[in-house]
Amino acid sequence: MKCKLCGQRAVLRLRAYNLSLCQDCLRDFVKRRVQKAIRDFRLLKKGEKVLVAVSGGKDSLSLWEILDGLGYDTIGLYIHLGIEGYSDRSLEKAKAFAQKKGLSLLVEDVREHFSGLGIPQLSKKDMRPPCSLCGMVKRYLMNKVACETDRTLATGHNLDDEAATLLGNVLDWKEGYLGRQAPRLEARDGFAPRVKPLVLCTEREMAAYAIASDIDYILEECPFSEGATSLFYKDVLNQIEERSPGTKLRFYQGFLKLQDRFRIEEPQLRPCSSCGYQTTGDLCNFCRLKEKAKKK
Ligand code: Q46
Ligand code: ZN
Repeated sequence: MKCKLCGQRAVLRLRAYNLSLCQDCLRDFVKRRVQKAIRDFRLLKKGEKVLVAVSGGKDSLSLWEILDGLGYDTIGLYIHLGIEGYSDRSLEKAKAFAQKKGLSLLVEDVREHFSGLGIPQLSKKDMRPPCSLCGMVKRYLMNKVACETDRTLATGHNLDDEAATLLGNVLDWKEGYLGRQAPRLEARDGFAPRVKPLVLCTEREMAAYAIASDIDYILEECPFSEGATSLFYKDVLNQIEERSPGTKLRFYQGFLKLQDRFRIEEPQLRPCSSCGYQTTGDLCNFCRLKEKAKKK
């Protein structure tokens, strides 16, 4: 199989685009898809200061490399979740990447905020599934650091992630979530702007990009991801994609065109009485969890 663009040995066939690409052309292809997303969805202005949330995985590290290469002023943020073994190993990948590229990496350790408890212990204490706590804690800390550093937060959500989330939101007709599922969320009081520059790139393209770019990322999945509904939805979408290449992209892009129909009134927010970040009640979920963690 030869690269359709330059004739070298192809490493990846992209049926959705009827294209086979070699390593170099694949890297260019992914970079152009990121630039297209930035342009089409007005994600970032030239030279914008960005905080890239990195997990040590292929998507976030590749995103960081691409944004840095495109000339954005970037720093990375790694959130240590206190998951035995896995968190340390993924932090090492993020650190090694930053060092190799000469980029700065900030590290937030969940245990420092919750009396020494990591996500697994907090989940037991709060009797909630680890992923629902983890999502809330990560969103809070990412936003906090983005506000403190006055940067736009960029996350490595790819097309597969967004299409799976969309499928879940549609199956349950979660109007509020559908209204907010955008590639860019603007800043508002207490919230930093958030962007997802990889929304036009599939998981498979990102894995191939990371390998072609010699990015050493963590292959291991978080132990709590096993059996996640999002993985099931991804699998279903991949089966549809197999029969009808390009469906994932059409599903997501078609949704973005109709998205205005789902805009709903944002809930009334007020500052958390403890940390000052916006919340619906008196105390935000993060501070409430902090109080719980303090109790023996
Ligand atoms: S939510 Fe759940 Fe992930 Fe957090 S606990 Fe692991 S699987 S890392 S994206
Ligand atoms: Zn708070």
